[in-house]
Amino acid sequence: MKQFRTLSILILFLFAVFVTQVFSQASPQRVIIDTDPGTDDAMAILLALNSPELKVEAFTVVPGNVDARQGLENALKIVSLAGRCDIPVAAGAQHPLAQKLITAQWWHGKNGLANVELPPSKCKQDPRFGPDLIIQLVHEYPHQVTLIPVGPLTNIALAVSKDPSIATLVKNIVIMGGSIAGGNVDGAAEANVYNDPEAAQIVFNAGWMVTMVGSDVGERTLITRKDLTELRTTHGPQNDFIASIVDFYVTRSEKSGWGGAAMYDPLAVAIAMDPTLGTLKDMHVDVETKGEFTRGETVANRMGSDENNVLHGDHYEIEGVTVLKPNARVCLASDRDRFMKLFLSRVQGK
Ligand SMILES: [Ca+2]
Repeated sequence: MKQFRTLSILILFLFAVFVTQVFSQASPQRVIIDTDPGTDDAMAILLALNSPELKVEAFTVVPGNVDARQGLENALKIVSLAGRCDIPVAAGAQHPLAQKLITAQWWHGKNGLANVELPPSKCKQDPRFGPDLIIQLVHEYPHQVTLIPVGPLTNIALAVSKDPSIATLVKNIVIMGGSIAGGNVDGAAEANVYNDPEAAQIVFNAGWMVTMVGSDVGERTLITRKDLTELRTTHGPQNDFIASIVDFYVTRSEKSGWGGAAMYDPLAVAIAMDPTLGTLKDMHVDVETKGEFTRGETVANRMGSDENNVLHGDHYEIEGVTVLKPNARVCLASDRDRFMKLFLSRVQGK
């Protein structure tokens, strides 16, 4: 009997050691990056591919900064540069849901990649349609996949409209898009949401909690000439490519009066990896699709409620408030220095 007890304790002890081991070696987070590359997209992609915390299951391409054909070519070249042809790169939508495409070569260079000519891609396009690939992977790995859309939300809207169940089957969705403090296209709208407001409205109201890393925070997370100098102390194909695009992007931003270039897309990838790099607050966000001056604005309710106005004769009276369910974790601020240290450390010498 005593022997049996000793044996049981030993087995329990070994089991406890095994469980501790399994949980201490946390497996990397599965992510799908939906992208419109794009200079800051290129940085985001290479940050993800050089971060052991992430396992990129697929890249899906959406038109935005450049058209769908150019975006696919750019994505394939960037993934090839990183030597990762094992990861599927799929084309998606060819245009926004309900408006004409607006491209941004003015910010990103004629080819979308700061006019840097990368070597031809060794990777081949995955034949699947991007939104279908997203649906497939989310079902293959239920509650494990984090979506990171860093372009207009067209592909994500198509995926979640076709299969609404993915809203409960993803682990997380972290978008670069929107703003709660003015736009970067005009006074109200951020470019990714402005480029497909109908898609963004679908995505914000699909039933998941969208982590929103907006342009207002990206613009307080600048990569500067000092960071570029640091990046130029090391070399490698990815390192040198990033240095070239940062040079172009910082120069372009300086001409518009900025002290550096906004790290929009890489910050979204970093916050997906480590949410403590951002300050997040739950809010209800809707997308304005009609306003004369505000089409594409992300309208964030910071109070968590709307007033109830009830008609009394010739006027309305406020009769309490309706509490709104949050649908977004809105990023209010970033830890810029810790983020930049992380970004540089991951790509330097690569
Ligand atoms: Ca982008």
